[in-house]
Amino acid sequence: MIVEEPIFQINIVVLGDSKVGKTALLMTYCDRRFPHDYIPIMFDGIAVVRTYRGDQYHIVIKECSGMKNYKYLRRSLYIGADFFVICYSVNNPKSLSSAETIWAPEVHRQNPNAPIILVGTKTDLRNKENGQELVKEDEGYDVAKRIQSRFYIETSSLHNENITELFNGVFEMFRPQNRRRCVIF
Ligand SMILES: Nc1nc2c(ncn2[C@@H]2O[C@H](COP(=O)(O)OP(=O)(O)OP(=O)(O)O)[C@@H](O)[C@H]2O)c(=O)[nH]1
Ligand SMILES: [Mg+2]
Repeated sequence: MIVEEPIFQINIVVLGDSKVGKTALLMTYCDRRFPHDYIPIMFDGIAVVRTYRGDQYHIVIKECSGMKNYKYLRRSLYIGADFFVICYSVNNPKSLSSAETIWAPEVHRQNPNAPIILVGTKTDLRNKENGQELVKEDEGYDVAKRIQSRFYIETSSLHNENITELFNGVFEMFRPQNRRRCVIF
């Protein structure tokens, strides 16, 4: 029997404030289902294999609770991470501020060379008029530039929008010829 080995192994850590939609992002991408119920978790991880441009990627994605007091427990996650995905939700301006003041500095301190990707989640809520203050795309983009995010992308797990594109962006950056490039697009 011939077993096809995955070619690339990528470790991704997903961070961000509580309830910004980290678990939903992971489940939508890995299990192809959106979790409507909120289940707070401390740590979780999932491994999947995906093909991109003919190459196989074995990705391990770990999520860490958005509760900031687990700082010391989080450290163990940071070692060995290839990419950090920092999420904020577009209906929660404070979560964007946390991306810049809490999550990105923590990553830069613990793992200075690992690339960060800023992700705005729950874009479907922009279409609902419920009086919530919403983050505009260019506000997210400005923070992305300031925290040296490799790119900026906005997603809706509920509508499965830009989820595949997010991870394809990671695969693209992981390709050997692109690893040293630092591009915001
Ligand atoms: N409308 C909308 N709701 C979402 C979306 N993604 C997540 N949610 C909801 O937001 C809530 C929180 O989502 P989670 O994915 O559990 O959030 P989390 O960041 O993992 O939270 P913690 O594990 O506590 O840090 C849940 O009720 C989800 O159903 C989205 O794209 N659109
Ligand atoms: Mg979660």
